[in-house]
Amino acid sequence: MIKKILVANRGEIAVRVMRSCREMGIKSVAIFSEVDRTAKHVRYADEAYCVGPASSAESYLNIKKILEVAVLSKSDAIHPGYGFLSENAQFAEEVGKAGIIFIGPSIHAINTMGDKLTARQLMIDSEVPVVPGTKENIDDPNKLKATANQIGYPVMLKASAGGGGKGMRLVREEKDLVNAYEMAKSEARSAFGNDAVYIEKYIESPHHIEFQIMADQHGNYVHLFERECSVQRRHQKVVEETPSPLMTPELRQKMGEQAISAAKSVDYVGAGTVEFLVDNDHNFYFLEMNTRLQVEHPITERTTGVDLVKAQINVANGLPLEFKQEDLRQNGHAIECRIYAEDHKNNFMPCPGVIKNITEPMGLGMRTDGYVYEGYEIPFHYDPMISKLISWAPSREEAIDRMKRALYEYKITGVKTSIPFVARIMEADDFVNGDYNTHFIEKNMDFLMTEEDDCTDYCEDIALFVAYLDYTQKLKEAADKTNVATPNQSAWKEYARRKNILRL
Ligand code: MV4
Repeated sequence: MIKKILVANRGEIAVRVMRSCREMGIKSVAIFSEVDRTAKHVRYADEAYCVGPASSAESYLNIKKILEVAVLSKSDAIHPGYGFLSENAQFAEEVGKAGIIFIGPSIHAINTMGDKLTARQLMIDSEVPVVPGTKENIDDPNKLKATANQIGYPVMLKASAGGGGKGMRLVREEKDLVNAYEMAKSEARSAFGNDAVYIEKYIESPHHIEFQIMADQHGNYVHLFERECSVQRRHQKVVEETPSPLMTPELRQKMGEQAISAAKSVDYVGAGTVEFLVDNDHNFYFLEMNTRLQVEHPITERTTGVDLVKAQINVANGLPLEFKQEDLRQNGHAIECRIYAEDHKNNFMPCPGVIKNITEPMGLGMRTDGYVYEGYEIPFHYDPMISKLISWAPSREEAIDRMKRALYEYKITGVKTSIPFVARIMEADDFVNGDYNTHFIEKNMDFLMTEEDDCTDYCEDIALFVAYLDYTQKLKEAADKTNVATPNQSAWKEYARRKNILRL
């Protein structure tokens, strides 16, 4: 049985994984780079080791050094989190060779799903629906036009080694085809060292809906329902929710079955996510499979009651899943907002820096997964995501209200954050109505950029100020022993309202 886990990651996900370790009585080992000595995951872990300089390539991606630490610390297993080495088959292989358990699927599953064309071919053979298009790498430019005509415009060129939006080209007319093909190919060659490109029919205005799956080493497979992830900006998810407003019980049943077929086709073990594009007519198509725990996993945890990290560790220990498909229910509604240290008014520029003050939302139905604290300096070397807020309520409407309340409570000074931007998303009609697809952010950009000044940042300070004035006034009254009418708290609020610094 696993007694000690090295968490090969940083930030909120490293802390998230260690939390489950602590609950399970498993020791956690942190690794850190030279700029992360004071990071939360280092402070939270039972042991911590420096693995190199700030640059990811020399620290969080340094396979040799991480394995040295794993051996030195006598760790039984390594949890890779998301990003970094989480979908690196070579890492999984070397971890195994060192006699350490890799908490994730097999090397075969990582490799197969990591190559989009191989994954697509396997899905076609497994009768999982894929977007209409080619099964083969297009290496003959002469066949290109005929293939595109056969599929019908618009088409999409995709790099097999790509994924997550990298190496894609939309082509609406034949005159742009050859140029786009050459560009996609050369881009893929320089970015991935693999220039295989295939063509798909372009799906207009799709939803991005993914299914969480979980499998053990004994051939048991379940899905833990869907997550709606269409609120994205440049392939970066911003808001996720479950259930999806688009979903029906029939569609959920069909997509869940196909997600499990996809997982079975690679003998998947552990936690994985099958991504689909869904059009407005409820046609759905396999897009890719992520062979890791995902950023947005907490909304699934909140609605199903399953601790996915705990389940991953149990599966790695060889235990059977504690739940069958028929035991799983979606209870209520959960929404996640990702909070980034960035300035959305300056082209979403990352804003690393020192956190001066932070007040995190709390209360009924809220979860905050984060890692920053007052005085902590967010390094510029890594992803600028600082936390995730997860609201839960019995209904979607209440979950939105609760998220708005949490965003009102959330106060961070020292760095600019995306709190006002996501607060605006919660107010956008298309979001409130559940009437949105992958074009939501671009479609609503003007609305999202013009936040209303609702005094969120300073109304508590005004209340404090007013209370203080009231107090000094009382002191003065006592000293004067006079009964002259003096401004009281509500009069000061009235004054502030007239001056337009308080609108409550
Ligand atoms: C598509 C598509 C439309 N048609 N494929 C973007 C991420 C990558 N995994 C695949 N992506 C897309 N593939 C076809 N045939 C539209 C997208 C897409 C998208 C997908 C999911 C979430 C957001 C997106 C934003 C733009 C484009």
